[in-house]
Amino acid sequence: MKGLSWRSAGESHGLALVGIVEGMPAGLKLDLEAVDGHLARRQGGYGRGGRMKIESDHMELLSGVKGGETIGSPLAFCLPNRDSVIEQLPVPKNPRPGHADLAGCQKAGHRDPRAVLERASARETAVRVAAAGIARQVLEALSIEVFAHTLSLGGVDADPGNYAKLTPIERHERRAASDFASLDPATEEPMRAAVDAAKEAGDTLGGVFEVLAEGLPPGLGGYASAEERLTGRIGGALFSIPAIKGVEFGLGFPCARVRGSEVQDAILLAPEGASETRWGRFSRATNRAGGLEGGMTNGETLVVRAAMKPIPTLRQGVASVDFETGEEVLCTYQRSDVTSVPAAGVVGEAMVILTLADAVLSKFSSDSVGELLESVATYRRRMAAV
Ligand code: EPS
Repeated sequence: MKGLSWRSAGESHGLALVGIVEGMPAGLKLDLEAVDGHLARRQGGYGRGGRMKIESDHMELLSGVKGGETIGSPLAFCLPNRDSVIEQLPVPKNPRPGHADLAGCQKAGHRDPRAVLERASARETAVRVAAAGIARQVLEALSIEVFAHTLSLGGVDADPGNYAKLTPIERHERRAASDFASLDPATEEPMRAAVDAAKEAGDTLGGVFEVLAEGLPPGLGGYASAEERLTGRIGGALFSIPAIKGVEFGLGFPCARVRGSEVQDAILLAPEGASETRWGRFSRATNRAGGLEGGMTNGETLVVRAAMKPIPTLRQGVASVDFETGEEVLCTYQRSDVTSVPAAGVVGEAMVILTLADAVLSKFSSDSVGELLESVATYRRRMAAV
């Protein structure tokens, strides 16, 4: 089977979260510490709730590796839950609006929202980050870098003027130094104040993150059939993250308000360059399309943003109805995050990685890493003649 696929299982307070990644080429030396590093990023960010103080997510790899290298078979792993108290937790009597609780109970015919919320919980996204921590290493072998950062949180916006000129290394340092995964240091205190004020009020905050992917060859994805279109696949992947309510590429929604002449990216002949590092003879004057045209990568940086709604669990209470008595009540509150936008950026990065790795491994021969590198090098050489 070509391409890369992944699966997850597990409940938020069950024994463990479990993942399987299929399609990784053989012969890739895996850096497992790096995977745990991304899991730690997902747990971080100012405004996270009590659960993240209990957990310290660590991937236990169960299969697919020998001598530290992938062997071409499925990689299975688990992330044990420290807070594995599913059998001791109380059954909430009412469904929480904004979550899967009500429709999930109606769909399956039960009156125990825990039967739904345990799986619908955003805790499942830890598996995606672990799976992407593995898949990312294939992209890195091809010098493709995927990087997410927070653009906006609780109405506080980062100013691109404050980070547009950063080098890739500076960008990593800035993000790591921020409690919000923001590249603009000027947002740090206003974002903190916004989170503190929301916490005080028993309320929550949403925001927007951006994912960039650099070094992509042109022609990933396809235009010939609906399901090949990478725009839809990346959009769908981001919309599969709980609480994501909007996705935009490049110029995004504002492109609907301007003329066609303002959304194109003129094709230019690139200055003569080393054909080992360039993809083809062309370059673009701008990148308003965000790196995708006709459902395919066009060789420019992929730029995609996702809007996250504020987490719907509110300490101040939200109106619901008791399943047994039919009384109008306030939802049972246990604990939750004030915001998890910085964590959602890590998950968004993971979903883009999983989708791009699938596109790369679908396009190129990839039984082994060596075969993949050769196949990509041939593609690069051929492209120089187009
Ligand atoms: C999460 C774990 C959960 C929540 C959060 C994300 O832990 P608990 O339910 O034990 O407090 O902190 O879940 C949600 C936002 C949600 O909608 O369920 C995690 O690991 O990210």
